[in-house]
Amino acid sequence: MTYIPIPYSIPKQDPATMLQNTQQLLTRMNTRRSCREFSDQPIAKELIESLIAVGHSAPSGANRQPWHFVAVNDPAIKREIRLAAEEEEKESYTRRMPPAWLAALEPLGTDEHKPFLEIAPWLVIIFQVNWVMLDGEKQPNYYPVESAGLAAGMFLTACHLAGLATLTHTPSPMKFLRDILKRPENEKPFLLIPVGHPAEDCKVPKIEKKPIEEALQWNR
Ligand code: IYR
Repeated sequence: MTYIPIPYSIPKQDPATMLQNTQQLLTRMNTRRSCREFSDQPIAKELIESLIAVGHSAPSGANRQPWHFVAVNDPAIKREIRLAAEEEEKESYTRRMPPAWLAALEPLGTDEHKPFLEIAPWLVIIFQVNWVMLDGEKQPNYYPVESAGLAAGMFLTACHLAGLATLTHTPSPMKFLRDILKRPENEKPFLLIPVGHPAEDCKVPKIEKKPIEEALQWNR
């Protein structure tokens, strides 16, 4: 494919507006939390499609868009996913995770029980697409992990700004998702994201972000 340049610009804002907008966004984003207790209140399919379209707007290696979203609201499929996830998670919590990992998770209060996988109205599963058939040939995608991560981050942000709670859940190993959702072998499950309103009595762990100074270096 040839390079076809087209004009690009973004509406300019004055510096004070840029800072104000960013600070307002920061205030909103700082209220985002990983949610493990959902309400079963339905969410319109149209909204989920729009939120996923925000994720799909992410940049990607060579513009291959190496992600595939699967949105599940069918109770029977949600149940299958919950049972399979809990089976893997039980193995992880009781055998696979070393003591240091279990200790790191302690402040989060997580365990192998995942009722939210049935209660949340939607499960959005992001697959990373590792290769594609192009002109009859198997071709690798580029930076599929980074690309899927970007799409996931943008999707999570869109959900939060729409007033919806999410969880970045990684029941490990996640191969069962490919089997249950009948995805092809070039796709690897990347993230399982329940989406919905928080339960009325929802609680989250009291944890905090490090001060930005600990996560940011200026120059050398
Ligand atoms: N996947 C497990 C364990 C877990 C791992 C990490 I890293 C977390 O930040 C939270 C949980 C689970 O979902 O319970």
